[in-house]
Amino acid sequence: MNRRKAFGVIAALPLALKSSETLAGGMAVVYLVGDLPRAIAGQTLRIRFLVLGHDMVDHLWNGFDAEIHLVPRSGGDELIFTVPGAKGDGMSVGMYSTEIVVPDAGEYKWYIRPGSWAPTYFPTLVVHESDTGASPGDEFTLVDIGQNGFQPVSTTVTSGGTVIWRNTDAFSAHQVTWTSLDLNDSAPIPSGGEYAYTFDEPGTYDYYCGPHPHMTGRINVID
Ligand SMILES: [Cu+2]
Repeated sequence: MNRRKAFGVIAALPLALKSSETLAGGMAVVYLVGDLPRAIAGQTLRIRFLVLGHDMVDHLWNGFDAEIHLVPRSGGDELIFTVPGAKGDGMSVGMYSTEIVVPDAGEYKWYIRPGSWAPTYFPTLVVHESDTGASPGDEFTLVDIGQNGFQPVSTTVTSGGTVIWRNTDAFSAHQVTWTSLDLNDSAPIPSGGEYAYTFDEPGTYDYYCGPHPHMTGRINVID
């Protein structure tokens, strides 16, 4: 009994040290800004995130380096990317933007650690082998989002087909917002990001960009 107790104390010691270290500075929570783009092995993945202290935007939190950690679920080495902080730039309150390249496809448990504060974890990052992220044989149609709007403006797919919107506009996020109440709107799609939607019901679906409503498009779904 005594021996067991002593062992428990020793085992708990490293954990106790670690938690006091990570909790030392108070609390910061990291939020992703926009949908995470489709991640493709060997290609640039843009990640934007907002660090809030006690759920408030506070410029005093500027200037800390953040770290993105990717832990392969299949084992193997953890990937760590350092994101330089804003270094006192008052215009970029708590906002970080970075581009990383993940060399290998797979599933990653991942988190962002803001400075020396404890990390915020995110849902599994799936890194795809190919451009489309689709399995071989899957049908998909690409719509480009650029400075000239959605191209092509009108797209036809067969039911069950998937449309992928890719934002190639380096200057702005865009959005796929449906005129119909039945479809799920995208979150803002950051530069370099993608958004996919699979259409099961034949029909005509009109959409526009929320922040830039002059940008419009249509998806025709046929049997
Ligand atoms: Cu737009």
